Amino acid sequence: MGKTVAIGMVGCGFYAQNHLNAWADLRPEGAILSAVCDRDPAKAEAAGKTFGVPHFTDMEQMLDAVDIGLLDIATRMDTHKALAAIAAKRGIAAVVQKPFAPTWDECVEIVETARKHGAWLAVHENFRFASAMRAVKKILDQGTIGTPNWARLSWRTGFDVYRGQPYLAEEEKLVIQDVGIHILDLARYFLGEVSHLSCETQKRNPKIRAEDTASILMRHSSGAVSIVEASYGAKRRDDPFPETMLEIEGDGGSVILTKGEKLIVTTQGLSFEDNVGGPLLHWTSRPWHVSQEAVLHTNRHMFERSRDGIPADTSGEDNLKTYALVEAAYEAARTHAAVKPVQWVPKA
Ligand code: NAD
Ligand code: 89V
Repeated sequence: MGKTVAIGMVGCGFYAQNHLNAWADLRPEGAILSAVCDRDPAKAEAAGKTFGVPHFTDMEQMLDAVDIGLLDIATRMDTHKALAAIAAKRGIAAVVQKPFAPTWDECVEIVETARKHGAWLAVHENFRFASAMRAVKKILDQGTIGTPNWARLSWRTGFDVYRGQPYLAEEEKLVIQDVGIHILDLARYFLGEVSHLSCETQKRNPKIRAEDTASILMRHSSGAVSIVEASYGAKRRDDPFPETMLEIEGDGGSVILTKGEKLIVTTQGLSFEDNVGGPLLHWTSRPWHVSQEAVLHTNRHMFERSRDGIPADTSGEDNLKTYALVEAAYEAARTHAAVKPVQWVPKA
């Protein structure tokens, strides 16, 4: 085993169970889960006992007691700025779950605090790390379909997301900030940066507070056009939750991803297909397995990049570009006009 990194987990709630299981699987590679923290004593104790590590209810006490090399912050967004600042001031590498923060300004403040202290910072944006998305990216990078110039990325479900994440029903901003953020990141990942976008939102479920459906049209700097759709209100048979359906066309062919992570590639008049999803793991289960296996790949990326002092693909600075699309989409939906995403300029 090469250089090891002691992992500290903050937030032991619903989704953090996937982080914890993934860290346990990465132990042979050198990522050593060493302590857990949750302000809820029962959750902290349960995680500590399950994974055999010390548990805390206060992150600073954990950091005082255990020499942590990478802090994995899987709390909700309202706590991200404060927790990331504590890590930065201690020079501890940190990865923060999405959404980065509730507002653009807070996201920028998190990034600038980490830069000020020379601390490694990333966002756990895992959709692009899912096996199927890595397969699509490989096809594009190999030039199989030529230059991508049009895409439709669609995440539509009627799955009861509120059962595991009841807070979603009360959010002031929902589908773009919670899942559109993932799909917008995929659009950047596949087609590059965005010059402007337009967006229309809908609130189709009377029982929730915010928008549950968004339709976004984007022009990328490359000239490509993409359509990004997200809905928690899609009542259909064969619900693909939590998969992203996509169609990407280029001047030499196309890549289509359908339910069950089935890839259909057409190139130079020939077509082939394959199943590109990851395997079920001992701790994953359908339908969340698509998201869960992405956590394993994301955690491995964060462990390796922080260990080697290399920025993550989804560094804090990179994720600002995705978050800027979230903000632009909400402004476009409010004004019913095209919006150019804001750009962060590092302070001198
Ligand atoms: P949750 O409320 O179930 O868990 C959050 C936990 O953090 C709670 O147990 C809470 O007690 C704890 N906590 C809050 N403040 C704390 C603090 N200061 N110190 C220690 N612990 C603290 O929320 P969740 O559904 O697990 O979501 C957590 C984050 O994960 C959210 O940002 C959500 O958007 C994100 N998420 C990401 C994915 C994905 O990566 N695909 C999927 C689902 C949720
Ligand atoms: O993946 C996520 O961020 C979850 C979702 C319900 C979209 O799967 O919130």
